[in-house]
Amino acid sequence: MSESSSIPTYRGRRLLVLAVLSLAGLALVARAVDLQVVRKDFLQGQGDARYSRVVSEPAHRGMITDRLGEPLAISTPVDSVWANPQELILARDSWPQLSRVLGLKRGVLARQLAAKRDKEFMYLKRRVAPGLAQKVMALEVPGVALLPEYKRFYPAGEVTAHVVGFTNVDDEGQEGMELVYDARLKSIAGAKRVIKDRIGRVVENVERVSEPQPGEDIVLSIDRRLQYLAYRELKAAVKSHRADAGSVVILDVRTGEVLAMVNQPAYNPNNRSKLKSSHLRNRAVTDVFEPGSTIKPFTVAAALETGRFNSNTVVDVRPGYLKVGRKTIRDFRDYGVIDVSTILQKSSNVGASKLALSISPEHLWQVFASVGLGADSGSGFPGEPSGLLTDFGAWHDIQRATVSYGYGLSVTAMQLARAYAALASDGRPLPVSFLRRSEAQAAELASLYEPVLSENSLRKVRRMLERVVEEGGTGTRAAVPGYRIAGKTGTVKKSGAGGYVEDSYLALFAGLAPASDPRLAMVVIIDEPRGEEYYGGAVAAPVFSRVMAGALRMLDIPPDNVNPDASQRLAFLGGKQ
Ligand code: 59J
Repeated sequence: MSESSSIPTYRGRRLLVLAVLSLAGLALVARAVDLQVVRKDFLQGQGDARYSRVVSEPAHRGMITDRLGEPLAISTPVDSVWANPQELILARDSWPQLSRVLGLKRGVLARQLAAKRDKEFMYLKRRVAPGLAQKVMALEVPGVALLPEYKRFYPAGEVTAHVVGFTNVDDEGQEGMELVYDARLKSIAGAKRVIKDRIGRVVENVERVSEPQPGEDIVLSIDRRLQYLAYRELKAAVKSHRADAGSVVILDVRTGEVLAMVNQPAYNPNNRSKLKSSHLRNRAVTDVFEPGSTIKPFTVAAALETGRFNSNTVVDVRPGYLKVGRKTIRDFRDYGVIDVSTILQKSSNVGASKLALSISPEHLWQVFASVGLGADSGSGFPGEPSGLLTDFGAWHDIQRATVSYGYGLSVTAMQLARAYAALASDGRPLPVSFLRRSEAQAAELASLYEPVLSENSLRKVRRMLERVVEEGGTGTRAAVPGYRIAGKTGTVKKSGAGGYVEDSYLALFAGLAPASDPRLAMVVIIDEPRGEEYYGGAVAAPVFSRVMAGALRMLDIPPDNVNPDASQRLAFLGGKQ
């Protein structure tokens, strides 16, 4: 009984199981229909909302520092706002808000989007302020995202503009050291696989595809303190003399390193929106000029080397002019019968010419060439001209004479500074360097040069150049209290298309300090001073004095003129009145 009655119970159970299974099957079918048919669009959207992508991971460009490690160019991380045009084009409702926040004109945005509608990437705004980046992301506009990048910043601004140069928006060097050492400074972006959400935000890092490689740091020879000082004094002088332009170069005579190089006019590399191309010019390296009287020490050195002249050899420069062929060489006034030392001290064109005419053209040329005149300074700057020193074979008497006092040849400020440095460093013109250089490296370089000038002649020339800065010399205003200065003034008529131009001058001063054992060579050029004063001794020498005084102090170079009655100090006080 119990058995027979149990049969239907089993059947019922079987039915129940069947029913449950069928229901489950039905539910699955329904679910499938729901997912694949009813909610298809929604789900597909969700699937697309998280996607994996390989994105580039920027690395920073190398830093440029001065010789003491002070930053002159650094890359700081910033965000750029970009969009996938294909997505943003569909989110038309968000355009007004987006363009308002980004500060873009609506029409411009629409036009840019239309132009890029086939692309998957476009910048909306590069290198934005952090606040703005957050505001944009808060809008949650589909297809708009941030891209980490780096922005170049120049802490010393216009003070180092011509040395350091700048990069373009793609971080490529355009000018100066940024251009010269671009390959070393350049970084290599890495790549990583990430998961991004619907609006392009990275929600997960998956894997590194390649490592980002930052660029190499570059240490310059520049001393930022000297650079600032030279900049300030040059700018003030160009302004007060209402000059067109100017340059200052300071070299370490032992190593050939450029410790400072400044030009006026300059520009702010951090804001180049109103940049004029004339301000871009690195005049100290790219502009050539006739060096005029600043070349006379090399003429005197050539004369001494013949053994036929000494500092006190007398030369008759009367009556203040000298006829050479059909031309007349003139002095500022008639200096009478003077010695070689006084030729430099008073800057006699006639005296220099007489020395030159009594030595062989080949020898004069050789001495000029041996100190690097008419040759590339080795600065490595793009666009450095080699200057001009024509071959002595083509020199007639008039060329022999005019070359001796600085006309008919042309140099850059950098080349002139290098030639003066050679007057101090055994007559060897080390190629100049904008990179820090050790004394050992410099010594190795020096061994490649055969000095043409003897130490004996060089010492005599330096001693004569001290007299230029002493009472009775043309350069008294270059004096630096506490130090002996060796230097030379120059006032050069500028030449134009039709010959030499009246009332258009370069005021120059080139010199060495401390004269007893020179460490620094410096050249100051003021281009077309328009005030009452225009002589090198009046316009350029005071700049030399102020910059050299500061440089010697900053570099802890001990004074070599401690006697308060020393002639240069008296000259300095006299020159100020
Ligand atoms: C000078 C020249 C031009 C080129 C002359 C400057 C010549 C010359 C043809 C007249 C001003 C001026 C090849 S002068 O530098 O002698 O620095 O303190 O430009 O002589 O022959 O009204 N410098 N300068 N000469 N040309 N050609 C002196 C001198 C120099 C001084 C002053 C006054 C010239 C002492 C220059 C200075 O040493």
